[in-house]
Amino acid sequence: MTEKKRALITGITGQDGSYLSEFLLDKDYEVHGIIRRSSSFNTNRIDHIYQDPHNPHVSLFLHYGDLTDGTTIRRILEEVRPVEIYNLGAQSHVRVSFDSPEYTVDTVAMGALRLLEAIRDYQYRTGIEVRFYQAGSSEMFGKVQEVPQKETTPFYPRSPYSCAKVYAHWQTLNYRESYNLFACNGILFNHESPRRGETFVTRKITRAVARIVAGKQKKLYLGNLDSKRDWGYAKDYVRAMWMMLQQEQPDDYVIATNETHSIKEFLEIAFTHVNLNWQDYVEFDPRYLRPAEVDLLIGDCTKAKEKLGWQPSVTFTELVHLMVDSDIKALEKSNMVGSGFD
Ligand code: NAP
Ligand code: F7E
Repeated sequence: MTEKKRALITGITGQDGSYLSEFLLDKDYEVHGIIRRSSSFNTNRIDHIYQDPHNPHVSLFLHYGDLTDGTTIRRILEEVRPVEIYNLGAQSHVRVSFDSPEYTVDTVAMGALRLLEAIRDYQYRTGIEVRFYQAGSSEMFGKVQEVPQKETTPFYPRSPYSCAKVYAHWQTLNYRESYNLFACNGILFNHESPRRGETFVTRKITRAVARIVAGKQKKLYLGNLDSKRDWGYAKDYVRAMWMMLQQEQPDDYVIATNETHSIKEFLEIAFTHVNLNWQDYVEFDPRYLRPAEVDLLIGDCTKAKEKLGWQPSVTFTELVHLMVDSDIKALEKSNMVGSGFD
């Protein structure tokens, strides 16, 4: 019997980590994920694919670790011996990165470097190739220097988060060129789903719509409604990550839908879907403004289409509808309680 391919995922408990795990398990991979110790359960996005480790045919394994802890990362790499590593772990909230810049940079920038260093040593010592995916972000384009943005568009990051992602991007490229690592940067534009964190604007809106319909919420407080984003569906985007690591040569790719929409347009579609008018519910709260904003993002994913054969499968309107429908269903199933931290 041939051995299963082994993949290691940082950030397996996040939106993308959970979809990527499902995708790789479907492809018959053995999937290993790094999870953080938490005082409350943080595995709800992967509970449905969790397997009892006592089962001899188990193919999903979880390891305690943290991107700020290089020793543990090295130990996990030695134990797991993966052929592919997907670095999805991050303090990924742009607004929060202004409040916690050092921690964000430690996780996002230094975390990527710790992984690259561990892979470099492991590969040098064992001669085994480890393919590396770095979760780059359209936030790196920040104050955009070109419309639409593609792989060659200069970066102009506007937050601690995106400065850290730019560092991780260049280190990934640097390790590829210096040590011949098979290391790829995905430059992914915003991608959403019913599993999106509740404090990102899309999910905050769709969750509020569900709660308003159910009579559990009266108002929705938001910040800047004029910024524009290129929003896609997370399931489509994790497929692109895997495709990058299956190519003959490592490279960097923009993954996007080539469309841009404002927060107002998102609100319009989400509220109209349940026959409500968003202007009756949305209030401005300056708390949600950022010290520096990214006004417009729109990606050009021609390279990914031509070289990977990748393309998105869900339209903007379908995405908004599927998120609203999912939150309505989830609320019907359980009594959702607002956390207050949004
Ligand atoms: P997410 O839902 O916020 O998930 C982040 C993951 O990272 C979670 O599993 C989290 O663990 C983990 N994590 C946080 N700090 C960590 C640390 N110090 N050590 C180890 N793990 C840590 O993010 P996502 O939306 O799935 O995004 C995945 C990756 O793509 C991130 O790197 C993000 O920056 C990047 N990205 C996202 C988008 C997007 O639109 N979604 C676009 C471009 C790039 P807990 O569950 O314990 O918090
Ligand atoms: O904000 C505006 C906010 O937090 C989108 C992360 O996954 O995608 C994400 O970063 C826009 C911004 O996502 C609220 O000012 C208004 O203009 O949903 P967001 P983001 O900052 O684009 C990129 C690609 C990543 O890499 C990141 O990891 O919405 N906005 N009012 C608001 N945003 C939030 N969160 N909350 C509000 O109340």
